[in-house]
Amino acid sequence: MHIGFIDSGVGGLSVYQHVKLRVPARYTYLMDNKYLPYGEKSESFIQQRLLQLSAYLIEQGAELIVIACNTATTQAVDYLRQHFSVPFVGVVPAIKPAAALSKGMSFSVLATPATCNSDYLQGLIQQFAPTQTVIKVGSSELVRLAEEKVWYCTDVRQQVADILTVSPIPDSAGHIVVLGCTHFPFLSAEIKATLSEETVLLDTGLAIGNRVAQLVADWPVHIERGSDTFISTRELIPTQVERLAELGFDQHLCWPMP
Ligand code: DGN
Repeated sequence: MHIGFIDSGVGGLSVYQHVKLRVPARYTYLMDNKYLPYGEKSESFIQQRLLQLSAYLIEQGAELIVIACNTATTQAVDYLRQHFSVPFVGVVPAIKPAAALSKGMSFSVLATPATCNSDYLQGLIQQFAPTQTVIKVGSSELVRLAEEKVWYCTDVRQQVADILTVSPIPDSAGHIVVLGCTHFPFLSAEIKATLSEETVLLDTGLAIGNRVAQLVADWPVHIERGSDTFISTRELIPTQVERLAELGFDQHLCWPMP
């Protein structure tokens, strides 16, 4: 079995790690770093780009694709499902569990500006938390800091604190913060250090791992573990290539798309 992942950066690795623990398969992670960050692109751009990336992964043999990016999922997953027959698993902010856990109180969503402004997110809030106050905080800068931390192990505590100190996220004990961007689980410790220690951070990695495992459980195919490939759409620098082995990849290719 061959499972493809797409994100504009390293954020999707927070989901890949969960899926890989649950499902033995061959993985290809396609990182569209040429267009990082997606959080500031238009819906039509993201749809066309994801169409191109998905077609490429399918050509490479991917039988299931995880859109490991909330921004791309909220803008393009329905569109992709209309164009291809392979199953797509999208990642969207955990509004339903947040609504249930917060028991009618307010909660926050930390995501990219595009996800915060999307109709998709608004629809989820209307469906699952229609009477609750939902505080939306959009930040592309946090995406950049997560990239810094994952690639270069940079200490980003101070920068994360500077961003969140001016945000409207309440720092009351037990407040729920939905991590609505796959980059942000990599900043969990820094985010927690800035807000109250009792803040509850909710991300979707575990749920996506379970979802993929459930989907493939019924597949009448022999499941075999294979080597994992990391493809970038722009050249990586040598330090990044070295880091790939630690992140779980056996090989790296650069696929310079237009
Ligand atoms: N990781 C992406 C997400 O979950 O929205 C954001 C990446 C980006 O390009 N902004």
